[in-house]
Amino acid sequence: MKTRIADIIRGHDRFEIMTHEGPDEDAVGSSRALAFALIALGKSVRLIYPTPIPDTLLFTPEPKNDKGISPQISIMVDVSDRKLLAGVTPQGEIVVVDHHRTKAEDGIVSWIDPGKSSASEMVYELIRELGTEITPAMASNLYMGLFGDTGGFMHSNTTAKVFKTAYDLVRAGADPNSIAYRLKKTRSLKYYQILCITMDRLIQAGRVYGSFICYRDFRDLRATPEDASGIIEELASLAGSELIILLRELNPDTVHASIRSKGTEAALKTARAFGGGGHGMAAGFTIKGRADELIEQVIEEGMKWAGKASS
Ligand SMILES: [Mn+2]
Repeated sequence: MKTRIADIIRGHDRFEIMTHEGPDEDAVGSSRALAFALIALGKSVRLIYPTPIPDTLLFTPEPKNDKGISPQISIMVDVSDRKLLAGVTPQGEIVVVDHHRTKAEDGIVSWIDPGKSSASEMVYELIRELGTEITPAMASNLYMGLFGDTGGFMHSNTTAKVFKTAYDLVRAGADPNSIAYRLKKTRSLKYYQILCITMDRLIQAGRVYGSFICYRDFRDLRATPEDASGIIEELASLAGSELIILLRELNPDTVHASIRSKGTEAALKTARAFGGGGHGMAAGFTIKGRADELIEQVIEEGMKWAGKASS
C-alpha cells in the first residue's frame, strides 16, 4: 500500500494534507514532514488542521501552506475517521495513512497499520519510498511525532524499529535534546496549579485512583483545558495505581473523562460503560453532568474492571 500511495503522489500535483482535531505531536509532525517532502518533489500543498495547533507544538519548522489551491488528492495522516476532522470535508480523492486500530473505509486508498508506533514512523517510510532526501526540517517534525506517540520512547509501541527510525532522524538533523525539552520541560505554572487541585481531591479505592477538575477551577485560574493536558499521565505515574480516572468539566454541565490502565484493558472497559471508547489502556468519554457528582460512580465502575486480565 505504501508503494501505491507513493505512485499516487508521483502522479499528481496538488495535495491537501489533513489530520485529526486537537492535533498532537504526531499529527503535527507527520503532516508537516509529509508536506515538506511533497514540496521538495515540486508539488503544491495545503495543510488543514480542523482545530488550531497548540502553541507548545509550534516550534518545529513549518512548511509553506498553499491555501488557495484546489487539491486533487487529500491525504489524511494520523486519522482515518472523518468524524475526527471536525466538519472539514476533504476536497480531493482521499488517501489515508494511519496507525490507529480502525477499519479502512471501502473505496478509499488506506495504509492503516496499528503495528506502527505513529503516523510519523509511517510518513518516514513513505518519504523513503518516494526517494526524497530527509531534510533536517522533515527529521525534526518526524522525531517530534515519534517522541510524542511513544510517550518519549516509553510506551509499549517503542520497538527496536522505533529506535532505528529515531537513529535515522537524528542522523538527518533532528535534535533529540531540544525536541525533548520543548515537549517535556515547558509546563505552564497553570499546569502545576491544576495539578495541585487535582492532587488535593485525589480519591483512592484499592488500586483505582480518581480526581476531577471543575469548570470553576479553570475559570478561577484563567486556565484552559489545554493547561490540564498531561495531568492524567502524571497521575498514572503513581506507584501501585492500576486504573486512573480524571474528570474534567469542559463547561458547567459537561464532563470529559480520561482513563488510563496499566497492563489491562480496564480503561477501555470502564469508558465503554459510559458510552466512550479508546485504546485498551487509554480511553475516555464525555457525558452530561458534574464532575464532583460523577467521580464516585466512575471509580465504582473502574473497580469492576481493575485487576481483571484483558479479554
Ligand atoms: Mn498518532
